[in-house]
Amino acid sequence: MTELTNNGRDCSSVTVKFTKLFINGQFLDSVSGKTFETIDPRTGEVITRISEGTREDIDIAVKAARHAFDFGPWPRMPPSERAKIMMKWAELIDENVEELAALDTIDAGKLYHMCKAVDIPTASNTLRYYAGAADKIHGEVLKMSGKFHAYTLMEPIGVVGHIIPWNFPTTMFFLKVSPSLAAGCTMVLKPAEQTPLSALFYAHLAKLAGVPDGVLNVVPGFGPTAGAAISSHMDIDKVSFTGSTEVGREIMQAAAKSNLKQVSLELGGKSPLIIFDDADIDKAADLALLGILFNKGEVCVASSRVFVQEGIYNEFEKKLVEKAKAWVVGDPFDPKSQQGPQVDKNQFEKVLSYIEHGKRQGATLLTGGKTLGNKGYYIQPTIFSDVKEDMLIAQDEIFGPVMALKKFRTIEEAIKSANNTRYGLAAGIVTKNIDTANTMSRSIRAGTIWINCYFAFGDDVPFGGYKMSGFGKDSGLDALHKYLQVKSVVTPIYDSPW
Ligand code: TXE
Repeated sequence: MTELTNNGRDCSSVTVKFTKLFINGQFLDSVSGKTFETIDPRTGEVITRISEGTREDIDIAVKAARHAFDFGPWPRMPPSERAKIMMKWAELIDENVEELAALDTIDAGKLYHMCKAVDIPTASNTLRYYAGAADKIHGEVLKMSGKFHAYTLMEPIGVVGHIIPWNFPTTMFFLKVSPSLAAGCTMVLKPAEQTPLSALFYAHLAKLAGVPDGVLNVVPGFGPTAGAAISSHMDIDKVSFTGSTEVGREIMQAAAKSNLKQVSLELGGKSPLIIFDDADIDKAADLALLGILFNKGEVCVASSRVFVQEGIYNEFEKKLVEKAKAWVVGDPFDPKSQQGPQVDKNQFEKVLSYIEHGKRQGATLLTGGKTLGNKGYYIQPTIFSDVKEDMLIAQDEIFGPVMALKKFRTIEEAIKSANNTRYGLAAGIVTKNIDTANTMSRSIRAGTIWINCYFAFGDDVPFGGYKMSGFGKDSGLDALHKYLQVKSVVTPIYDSPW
């Protein structure tokens, strides 16, 4: 059975330097003077207290962002200059990789070695990708009918509100901030209340890199107060959100009721991984396990529903369970750990309650299902078989290390099952047959299809949902266009024969 390792570093080995709101280039106390605790999920203990932004603080931050947009240099400077500053910021991030990785580890329970090798370097590369795009934003010349000359300008949308979650504090920050900066926008970002630490450090590095005051404002706080103040603000032009489907709905409503600001939403998922008879069983079992256990299952694209064709089902199930039992859960600073604690008590209890639902509704618990250790929020890798498609564990986003396994016979059955969800974020297909892969990838209603791989993200590959997983892309040039608007300019040409 998986064991809880516990020989990692102590949380005290990283000192938290930034705990206040970052507004107009300065670290400030909140107007109310209130603070909130941020908790270490390894122990459930308080790491530090953070200034709590509320509506008043969001107002001040929006004023700073509005002033920086209307009068400041950022939207007006040559895009290559914006790019230089973004490149400098990326360099500073790389120089501070260990400290930043440690902050995300103590705040979110993420694996330190993954943060250091993947999350932080990937984020600085995201900045570089969009820095490279900043001076390639252009409109079109149009041959308008009649004696007119027309062209389009691509202009920054204005002041953007970003609301991000806690599962990838660094990745989410840069998926939102990088394209909007390249576009010439100014912004107010609210990190999740569970994970404000790295966002404030990034704000500090942005200032050092030369991002002008007011361009990037970071206001930690809670959803119903600071978050709602962003989505309902009359002077924010666009809100970009990643989080739960329920809150996504509230954000759209608030946007509609206030100034009709543009909205993009990256929401939950219940992504299927479909494994066909011709798959390499060992590799497929590794992929399925990674698909659900990576980042302790706190991943919007986690492959939480695994469908396996009947010819290999029994052998696959056996291998999968063996591998799950050998999976190492433990202190996220320990390089041997493959899985750290769930982010907080709420998520921990939510996951455990779904495990109870699964048992009660008659699914077979193949392995896991219990907590680990006597402190912190650790949960065993958990696999259910005999899962019926109407069970809660097959329909709801659990957001934890819990897999629903199911056998299928035909490709038609696999397509039907894969699409039997209100979500449509991603899907994986494992097969050597190109016709099967093509049929599946065209038949599944999801924003990303991975064939013989999973979690294959790239800065240049658009990422976003179908159905109730939201709309609007993060990543790729599609994300840059989310923060731009098209202006048409028309002028008469009196003497032209054309
Ligand atoms: O999400 P919330 P929670 C899913 C996942 C998880 C569930 C609940 O299933 O178990 O959502 O997580 C801010 N107005 N995802 O409660 O509440 C909040 O402060 C404006 C999937 O943490 O949606 C935080 O910054 N903002 C997901 C952000 O929204 C509000 C990642 C996300 O929190 C708000 C996270 C409001 N009324 C959770 N209420 C993914 N797609 O990756 C909250 N917020």
